[in-house]
Parts: sequence; C-alpha cells; structure tokens
Amino acid sequence: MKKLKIGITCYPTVGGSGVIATELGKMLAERGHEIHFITSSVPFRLKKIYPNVFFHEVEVNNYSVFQYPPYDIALASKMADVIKSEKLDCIHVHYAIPHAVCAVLAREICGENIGIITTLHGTDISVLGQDSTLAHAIKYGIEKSDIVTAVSNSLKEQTYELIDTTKEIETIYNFVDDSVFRPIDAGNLKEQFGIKENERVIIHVSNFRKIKNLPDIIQTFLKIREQMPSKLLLVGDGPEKHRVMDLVKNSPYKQDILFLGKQENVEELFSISDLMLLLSEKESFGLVLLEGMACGVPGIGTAVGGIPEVIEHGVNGYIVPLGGVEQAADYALELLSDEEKLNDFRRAAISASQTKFNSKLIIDHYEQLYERLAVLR
Ligand code: GMT
Repeated sequence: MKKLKIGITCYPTVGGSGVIATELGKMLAERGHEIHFITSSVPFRLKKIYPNVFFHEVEVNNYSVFQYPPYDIALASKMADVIKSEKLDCIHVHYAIPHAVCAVLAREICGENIGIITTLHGTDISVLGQDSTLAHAIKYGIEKSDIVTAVSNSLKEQTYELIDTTKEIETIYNFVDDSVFRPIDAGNLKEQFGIKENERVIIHVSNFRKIKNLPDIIQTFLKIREQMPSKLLLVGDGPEKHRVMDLVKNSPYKQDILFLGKQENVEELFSISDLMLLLSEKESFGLVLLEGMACGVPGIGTAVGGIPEVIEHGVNGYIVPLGGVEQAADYALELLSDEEKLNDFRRAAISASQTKFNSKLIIDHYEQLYERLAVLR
C-alpha cells in the first residue's frame, strides 16, 4: 500500500474527539504514513516521538483592531501552507465547525484539489439544536467535504434530522488503543485510595459539563451505597464540579465519594473499578465507556445518542432511560452482588472492545477512505 501524507486537524485539548484524532494519527504513523497535525497546540495524547509525525502550530495574532482573534482564518491559512509545502494527499478534520469549513477555505486558498474527510463527533451537531445561526455553515462544511463520517448511527441520523442534506454519511465507530486500555495490575492502588477489600468501586470519568448529568451519578451512587459498601471515583474536572461538591457535602457517605480531578493514566483507575456510570443527557458515542470496557469495566449508560450502540444491554452493561436513577441503582446492585455475572459482563465488555470496536479494522477503514481521496490528487 502506498504511504500517504495525511493532514489532521482537531481540538487538541482534552476531549474524545481530540483523543480519537490523535490515536488515529499515531496508529497511521505506525503503519508508515506521514502525519501532519495542524492544530493550535500539540495534541495532549501525543506523548511519544515519531519520526513521521509533524506538528504545525496555528498561531493567532491578537491585533488590537480585531474584536475577536481570527483563529479560523489563521487555521485555514496554515492548512493551505501545509497542503502545498508538504504535498499532502488528503486532510482529515474532526468537527464540521469550524474545521471542515476551514479545510474548504484552505483548498480554495491554495488552489489544489485536495480531498477532505470530515468526522462528526457530536457537539457541533447538537449545538445546532440550540443555535440555528450556524446551520448554513455546518451544512456547507459537510457538503463540501469529499467524505463525511459520524462516530455513531445515532449521530448520523441526528445530522440528517437537523441538516437538510443528502450527503452520504458513513458511520465509523470510535476505538481505543488496546495496548493501553486493557486489564492491568494496578498494584496497591486500591489501598492507596483507602478502598477496603469488601468495597465495590464505581467510576465516572468526564469533563464535568452540565450534559454529563453529574447529579444523577451522585444520586445513583448514594442509592447503591445505602445497600452495599462501595466507593465512587469521580475523575475529571469542569464547570459542574463545585455544584457536585455542594451536593455531597452533607451526605453521610461523603467520604465514599473521591474527587480525583484530571488524571493521565485512567486505565489504572479502570483496572480497580467494577462498574462505570455514564448518565449523560447527550452523547454521540461516549468514548470513555469504551475505554472502560477495554479494561474490563461494564457500564451503565442512558438511552441517549450513541450510548446504546456502545453498551449491549444485559450483556456487557445496562441501558436506562435518562433520569432513571432508580433503574441504574437496581441494575448496579444486581450486577455488583453477583460475582459470576459481573465476570461474564467484564469478559463481554473486553470482547466487544476487541470485535465491534476493533482498532485495527477501524484504522483499515479510515485508510481505505484516505486512499480513495489520494487518487483525486
Ligand atoms: O463530550 C464532550 O464533552 C467532548 C466531545 C469532544 O469533542 O471530544 O465529545 C464528543 O466526541 C466524542 C468522541 O467521538 C464522543 O465520545 C462524545 O460522546 C461526544 N460528546 C457529545 O456528543 C456530547
């Protein structure tokens, strides 16, 4: 197979879309392709040095005449430079807004026939539900892309509902790096957190945005804790954190809720966990569920967006309606008190991460799309 030169643009900070874009870049580099990240900072999971991975920083000059720094124009201009100077075969952008629109503009600026692949991750489409002023720009970014993918069937359908387009959208599920996300021996980590042998460990990992519905995570845990010795690990940080701290401050089980903040090696925390909760109001996929599943942690998630495509109800986790705190707690208690069933769910979770979400097959799929685009050059 011909080695390709692929440009990748994403939000490089913490977030599932940035994780997927970065992991994709790393795995493609390991297959010998040349990867050019065009982003505002080095993607946060790009820890290792690869001789065939390059980073092109988008710098925005904040001249006093500009009311807002022109990031999108700076990005398009940088993309145009890199397309020309590095002779890219194609460019893969994550998010229609602003990245797909910037890529289309870059193509115009440099006057080259470069193929654009856009992956939709959810937030730009769900924002549209509230902010119709961006509708035309999102539609334009989607329709001018050569290939559009979405991370779940649910997101694909939602896109068609909100955007009047006949553009073909292909679902390509998210994946995880299974050399990192796998059951590992976390040594005496449980002990270090003061978790006793007889206690079950429940974990929630997110950016603590309102849509992550933290109050339901707390309510569910408190119902579990009333019946069973257990600890809740809350991993992450964000706008809702203080509200959540307020919610638990008068609870008799306050000491069983551990706020761990942002953590780098979440796989170690998954490896001491028995169950994950993701009770979001919106979620196009829920990458964190898959990370946990690959480490052998079954999840309970809401019947929202792509979550039911990730969790197979009654096999590797449970699906509850949004706001279904009672059901979530009942399922959790049932599973956590039956060792045999829990082990079956753990095995099924690992198996799904290796089959339905097999990283090798998913990278193969993206590679085929890049090849289709490269022939346009
Ligand atoms: O969910 C977030 O707050 C971050 C956002 C992002 O841009 O990373 O996540 C979106 O993309 C992820 C990767 O595809 C998905 O796993 C998340 O479900 C999706 N978030 C939403 O749809 C709200």
